[in-house]
Amino acid sequence: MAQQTALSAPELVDRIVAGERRALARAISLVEADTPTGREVQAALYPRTGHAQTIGITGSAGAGKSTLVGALAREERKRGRTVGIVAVDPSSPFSHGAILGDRIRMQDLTSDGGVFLRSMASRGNLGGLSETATGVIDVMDAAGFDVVIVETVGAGQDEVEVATAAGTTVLITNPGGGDEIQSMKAGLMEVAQILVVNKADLAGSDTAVTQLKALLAIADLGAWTPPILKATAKTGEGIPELVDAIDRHQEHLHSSEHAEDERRALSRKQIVALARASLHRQALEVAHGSGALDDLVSAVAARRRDPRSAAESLLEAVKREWAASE
Ligand SMILES: Nc1nc2c(ncn2[C@@H]2O[C@H](COP(=O)(O)OP(=O)(O)OP(=O)(O)O)[C@@H](O)[C@H]2O)c(=O)[nH]1
Ligand SMILES: [Mg+2]
Repeated sequence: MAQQTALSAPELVDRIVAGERRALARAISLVEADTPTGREVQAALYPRTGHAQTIGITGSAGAGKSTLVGALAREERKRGRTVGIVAVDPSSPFSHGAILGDRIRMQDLTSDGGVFLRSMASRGNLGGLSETATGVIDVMDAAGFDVVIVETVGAGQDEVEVATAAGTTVLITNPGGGDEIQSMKAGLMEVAQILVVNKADLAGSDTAVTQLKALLAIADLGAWTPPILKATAKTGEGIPELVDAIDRHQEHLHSSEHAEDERRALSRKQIVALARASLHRQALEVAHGSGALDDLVSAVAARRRDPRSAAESLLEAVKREWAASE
């Protein structure tokens, strides 16, 4: 494609702020590809963020997250709010089908001008997932959506970090997922501000609620106690109550006596997560680019070296790279 129509960062920013969807889509692609223009747009738009309710929806594969996001978006629309959706796909062999399935599930939404849906692959992009997804959420926030929802599978560190970059994180579980709930990392419980047992039309939802309550009782909670809700995303049952709970948590974030602390805690989490993601990516780039990692792997596998000092060597190589690029 010819580049003659490429817009500069300030032009993109103006158009996004004016509500132009094509400019928004373009900017999101640039942020995803982690281009210099993408970074410039992100930085320029950041002061305009903070108006949207940002909501992270996480939970294991097949928990009904996409169905619930669709139901949530419909309820938000009923309440007169515009909605931006970011679906982070785990790039499984089924991912293509999943994205397609999501599109079909959300078809009525994609024809609604008040909804903007974007799917992202969690692997294979140049930037790390946390880096790009957080940027995409911010761009949608600055574009003026009232609500920005991000769906991720709470599988890896990256995915959890993306979900928790949102103001309100909702953790989705299912009845009969007893083993899963039992083995659920306390950490995952503690990052969620709302717990939902979805597929409440199936048997065992009360047991799941009881198990979650028991886990909450031993969790290290702050000023907010996560409500535990039941929902049937497929029919929309329980969704208005979920939106009410999200609103209550957002109110807590913004107007409680803890608002400043909450904002600082969220900002701290985002900065640390982004720095970690960036370091991780750079370390891997240097390791793969120089072949240094293969040498270290051989040494450690043969027990000629210990992994800890090998990791230090890898970091030394990253530092040398930084020094050389200065
Ligand atoms: N019985 C029942 N099934 C549901 C409900 N919500 C979703 N499902 C079904 O659960 C399956 C998975 O739903 P998805 O919405 O794709 O789940 P997901 O968590 O987004 O899945 P991944 O993105 O692949 O991890 C689909 O067959 C849905 O129809 C519900 O409330 N009740
Ligand atoms: Mg999904």
